[in-house]
Amino acid sequence: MHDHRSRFLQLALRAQALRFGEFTLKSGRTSPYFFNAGRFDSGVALAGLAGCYADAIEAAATAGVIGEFDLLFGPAYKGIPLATALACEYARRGRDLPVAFNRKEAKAHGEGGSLIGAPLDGRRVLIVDDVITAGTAIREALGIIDQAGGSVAGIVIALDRQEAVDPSRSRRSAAQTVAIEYGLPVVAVASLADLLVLAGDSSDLAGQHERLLAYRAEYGSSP
Ligand code: OMP
Repeated sequence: MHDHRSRFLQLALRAQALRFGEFTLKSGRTSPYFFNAGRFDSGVALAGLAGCYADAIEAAATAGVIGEFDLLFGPAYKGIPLATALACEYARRGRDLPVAFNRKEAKAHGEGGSLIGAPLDGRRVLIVDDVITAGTAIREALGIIDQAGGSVAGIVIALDRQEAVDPSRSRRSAAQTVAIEYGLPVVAVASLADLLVLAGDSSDLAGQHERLLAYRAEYGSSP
């Protein structure tokens, strides 16, 4: 496993951003685990997470998976602190990247509009978000960026749950569908497959491993 993958999973477990139990997803599925990026709720935790995103992007760039980008976009709400923390991490590494995000509700007074931060027009945008399950949140962000005149260079997320949208018809995941439909690279810091490796190797998570395997057998996407 790449260092940033295991580092991210360890950070997520420590921050209790990654939890095991019984959780109802946006899709209605009952999942034995849940990733809540909102639990990265301190400067140190966010800085650690941003370092994992930056390393995942660097590995993807080295592998030729992701091309050039010149703006970070965080979809409201969970993507906002993620894109911001990542911009700070890039600054720490010597690159000053513009950052922007959207509001959920358009504002009619003051500066108006639904976009905040650097202008998207003519920029190659990297979307920074938490998790893709069915891809609804990402599709919304793609529409917003297109409308603002930006072009999307790729999508980076913390966790790819690797779930088939409709397992009775196809084992393709939402991330794979978005990648194919829009011709975009989707880079995940870690995935369910990585979590399974970690759970399989850790005596603390031994009980979770079987439940994760059963969940993957029912809803998992093809690799
Ligand atoms: P999609 O819009 O279906 O891709 O799902 C992404 C959203 O699912 C996230 O923005 C969360 O609201 C939620 N979610 C998590 O945050 N963590 C998970 O582990 C699973 C989900 C989910 O409901 O599928």
